[in-house]
Amino acid sequence: MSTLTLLILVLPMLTANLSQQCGTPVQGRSLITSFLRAMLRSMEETLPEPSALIALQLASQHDRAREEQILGQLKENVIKNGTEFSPGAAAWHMMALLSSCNDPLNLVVGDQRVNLVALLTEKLEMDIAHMGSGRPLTDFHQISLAILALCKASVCLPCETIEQIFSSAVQLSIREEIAYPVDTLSIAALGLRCMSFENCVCRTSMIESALQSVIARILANVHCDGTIGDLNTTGLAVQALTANYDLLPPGSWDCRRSVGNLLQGISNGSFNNPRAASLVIPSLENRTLLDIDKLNCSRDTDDLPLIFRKGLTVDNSTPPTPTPTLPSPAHTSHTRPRIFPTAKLFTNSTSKPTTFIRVNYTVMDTVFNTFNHWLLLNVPLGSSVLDIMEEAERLLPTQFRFDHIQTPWGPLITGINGLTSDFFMTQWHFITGQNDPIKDLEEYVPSDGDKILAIFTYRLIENE
Ligand code: B12
Repeated sequence: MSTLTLLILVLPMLTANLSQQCGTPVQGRSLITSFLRAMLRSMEETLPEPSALIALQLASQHDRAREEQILGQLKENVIKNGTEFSPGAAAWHMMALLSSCNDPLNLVVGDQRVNLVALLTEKLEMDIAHMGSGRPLTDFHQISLAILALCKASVCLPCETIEQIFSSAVQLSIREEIAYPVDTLSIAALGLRCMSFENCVCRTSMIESALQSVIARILANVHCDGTIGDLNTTGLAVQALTANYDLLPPGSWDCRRSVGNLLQGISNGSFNNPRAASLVIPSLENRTLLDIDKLNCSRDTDDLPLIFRKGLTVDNSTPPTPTPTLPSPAHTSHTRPRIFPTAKLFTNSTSKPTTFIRVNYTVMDTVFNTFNHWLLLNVPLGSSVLDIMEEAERLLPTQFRFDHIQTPWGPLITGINGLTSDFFMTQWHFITGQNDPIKDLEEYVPSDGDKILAIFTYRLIENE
């Protein structure tokens, strides 16, 4: 073969590869190093997140001792609580094991043994069996996570089952006029990619068109600044689009712009919990969840350890966020691991007098129409929605008492005024007076005269 022919054949392959090279530019490396360290530190006192271990394994720098420790904690959790896991939680744990070069078929801790593949398959089967009623038992986010995890363990579900799942998802979205959120589409795109081009070979026309349609929906959410959906959904979406790069219409997406946006988000102190961070890190490392079974763990270099001095953990690098640490009221019952210190604007007693603002807090039931209560509250400037809810509960517990469960994203409100959501058909949904969804009850800080509404509604998938 002549050199020219060789070049003609090889050049498109080289440029195709180059165009897929995204990840973080060299100048951004120190930011990621600090971010990885901050994430490790934030997990010191809580049960670690499986997705966080995956992110650490996919990263190019490692603290092998900590990763090993986290793996041990996750394995124990599977042994103790695995049967109670949701399909999504079982899937994240399975992917964490795969990313750590462990076999999910045979998870052993001491004299106890679990087959996580069998456990997840059983949970997924229950979910699928329920689809006959029009809806799965959980939701398409969790089902997509389960498909991806099983596929990465090379457990290939029958192609007809995958077709059935995606046609049910389409029918549900048409029937209930819902649009799936970008996070769910991204996991679906990774799952379908794996099922058709990676560990399994379901390349039927229906599965190919399902993948194309999921990609088109993600692309429809790309904004000019590179955000895909919103900042919280961009990390996963970058993974989904990078993994399917060959299927994107030319020029339809600028990966570098999206990655730049994620780096900016880190500098601004976004992605403030290990789960949020873990969805972003692989994109910055030019990796995706599809790489979890391609790692060679024993070859990882130990180049990320936190530095220990006299029992204290200190970081030898500049923290990635300029956020100042100000005194904050402790939410002892609602705290979650945080990567960055939270900036709260509360003034303490020795400084200036506290400025108060007036906020209207409304709770209403739009499902059974049983109540619509509101309260005007004077709260210190800088109070979060959660602070306001606590104050309302203190003043008028008969109407504003609320319950929550702790989740990787923080406290999820399960009930207000005795009305509990089942999470599948109904939910407590939070919006501002301008009808904007509130993304984070601990972070969102209303201004004077603002209105906060907690609405009991049928589940709004597009607002998740
Ligand atoms: C499904 C889903 C929901 C479902 C959860 C119920 C269920 N049965 O699964 C419902 C519809 C109830 C829901 C509600 C809300 N959600 Co939602 N949800 C998701 C989604 C798409 C998948 C979660 C999941 O199943 N993960 C897999 C399982 C295995 O992991 P998990 O950690 O066990 O999942 C639990 C938590 O994610 C938790 N959860 C879900 N949403 C939220 C939101 C908040 C603020 C908290 C603390 C917890 C939480 O519920 C899950 C099941 O227990 C995620 C996207 C993502 N990337 O995770 C968004 C996501 C977590 N939700 C989000 C938001 C904003 C909300 C709402 C605040 C919207 C609103 N304005 O009202 C409300 C919560 C209000 C409240 N009651 O406190 C944001 C959180 C952003 C942040 N805080 O930084 C996310 C990341 C979407 C996004 N990209 O913006 N959600």
